[in-house]
Amino acid sequence: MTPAGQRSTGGLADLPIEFVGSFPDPLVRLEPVLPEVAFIGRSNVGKSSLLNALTGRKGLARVSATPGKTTLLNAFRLPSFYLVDLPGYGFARAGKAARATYRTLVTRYLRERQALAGVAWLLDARHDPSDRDLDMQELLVESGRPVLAVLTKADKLGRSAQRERARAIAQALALPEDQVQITSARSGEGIADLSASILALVTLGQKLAPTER
Ligand SMILES: Nc1nc2c(ncn2[C@@H]2O[C@H](COP(=O)(O)OP(=O)(O)O)[C@@H](O)[C@H]2O)c(=O)[nH]1
Ligand SMILES: [Mg+2]
Repeated sequence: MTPAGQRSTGGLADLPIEFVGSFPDPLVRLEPVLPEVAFIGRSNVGKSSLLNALTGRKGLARVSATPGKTTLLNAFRLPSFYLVDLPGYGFARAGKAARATYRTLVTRYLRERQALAGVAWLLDARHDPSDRDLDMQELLVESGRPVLAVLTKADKLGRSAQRERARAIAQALALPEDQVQITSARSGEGIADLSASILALVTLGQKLAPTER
């Protein structure tokens, strides 16, 4: 099997993509205005690796670069939407002030961002949601946005353990099981399905708010 980052998924990997920029302002105006799908998760959950696997670009998002130290959102343009990489949370050494800044950034983005079509929320398939994950759940629920829970690093689990973990995490987060997707950036498992789900979110975003643009 070729590495996940080089394989065509028949989805996002076949589309052109370009880095738009890094922004401290959650309400930064992106031109043109297009639906956005945001990626969020605890630092080290595998977000950069997953973005690289999804887009088939190995160096798109840097893997393990200065984890948790940035409070910038990174935007990537695809033809009909943006992928927005939100900074990771739960970085162990982040102080109280940094956590407050982070919370403000994410809260404003989730609440106020008109073009936001949905959020891919990454959780490690092996673990129960942490207190920080549950804080994020609160923000996500309050935002009322469509959420896909994406379980990462599934290659570390066998088949039946994967299903068991997906059920347990869905239950812990009170999410229907079809909103929980099992993925591995390493093996490529679940990447094509996730790609399809993201494109579906974008289509939904276009239908729901055509006049806002
Ligand atoms: N086994 C395995 N390890 C992964 C996977 N995705 C990421 N990792 C590892 O997890 C660590 C954090 O990954 P990274 O993508 O930088 O996470 P981020 O901080 O959320 O952006 C790195 O050591 C990766 O190699 C995966 O699908 N399987
Ligand atoms: Mg990262």
